[in-house]
Amino acid sequence: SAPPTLLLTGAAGGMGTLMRGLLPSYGYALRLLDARPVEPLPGQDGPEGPVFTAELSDRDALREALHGADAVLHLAGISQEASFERVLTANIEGAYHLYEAVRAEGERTGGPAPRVVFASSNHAAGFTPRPTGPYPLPPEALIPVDTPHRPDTYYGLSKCFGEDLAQLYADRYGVDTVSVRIGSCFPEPSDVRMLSLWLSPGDGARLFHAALTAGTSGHTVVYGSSANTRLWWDLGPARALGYTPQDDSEVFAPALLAAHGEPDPADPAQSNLGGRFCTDPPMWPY
Ligand code: 15L
Repeated sequence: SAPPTLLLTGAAGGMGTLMRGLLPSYGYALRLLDARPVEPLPGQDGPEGPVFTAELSDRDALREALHGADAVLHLAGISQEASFERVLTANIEGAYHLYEAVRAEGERTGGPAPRVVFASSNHAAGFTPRPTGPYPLPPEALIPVDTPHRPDTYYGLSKCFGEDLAQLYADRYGVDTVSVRIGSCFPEPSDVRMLSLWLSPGDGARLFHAALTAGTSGHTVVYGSSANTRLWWDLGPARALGYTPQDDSEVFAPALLAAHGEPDPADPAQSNLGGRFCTDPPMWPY
């Protein structure tokens, strides 16, 4: 049978670029959407599939990109704190346009709407106090997936909105969707906090593939990280989707701890899940 068609939004961004390199080996036929040009990956002559250069507010382009698609990995949006207006357009309105187009595609086919995996973030709950070691923490000390939303920025607030939007479209229109609260997805962790939150790119692809293919219905929220020794949160819901992480940031711990020292629990930039997002980005006063 034909490979499942997966629309990747934000294909030119950091996560999109990593996933373009990794997801084709899972058998997906990718379609790439971004407002910016999608450049070929190093060593490649061209993109991994058809490219749609469009804003999410371009309804015709989004409809075309979703035509016949089986699933969407929604990575598009601003990936850090910005002015409320920018977050509103790119993340809040952008997610609305995406889910509306997904609903409409389901209506067009008369079958199930494409499944949506939404790239949420730890910053949806960034003001949650982080548990302290020794590591590994016992299961009861881990932050559960049903912890209340505690956004640390307008950016984090947009991820709370995206999760609620996913819930609305699941309840109201039967869109099957998974929100992955991603930790820190980079080739390597670069500070001590990331030792707890690191999602290796390989595990990121494993987790997205599990979320895209799990037999779940409705809206499911999971945390997204590797099987780090210093985990702060519960990976159980992600594992229940069929995700088996392969990586652990602990190999990077000696060098990072030698360079940066142990975190100071009295410093609000270090004592919460969201780290510096809780203190550093300006709140862009009205
Ligand atoms: C995020 O949500 C950001 O998109 C990413 O750039 C990192 O800052 C990450 O969180 C993090 O918390 O490390």
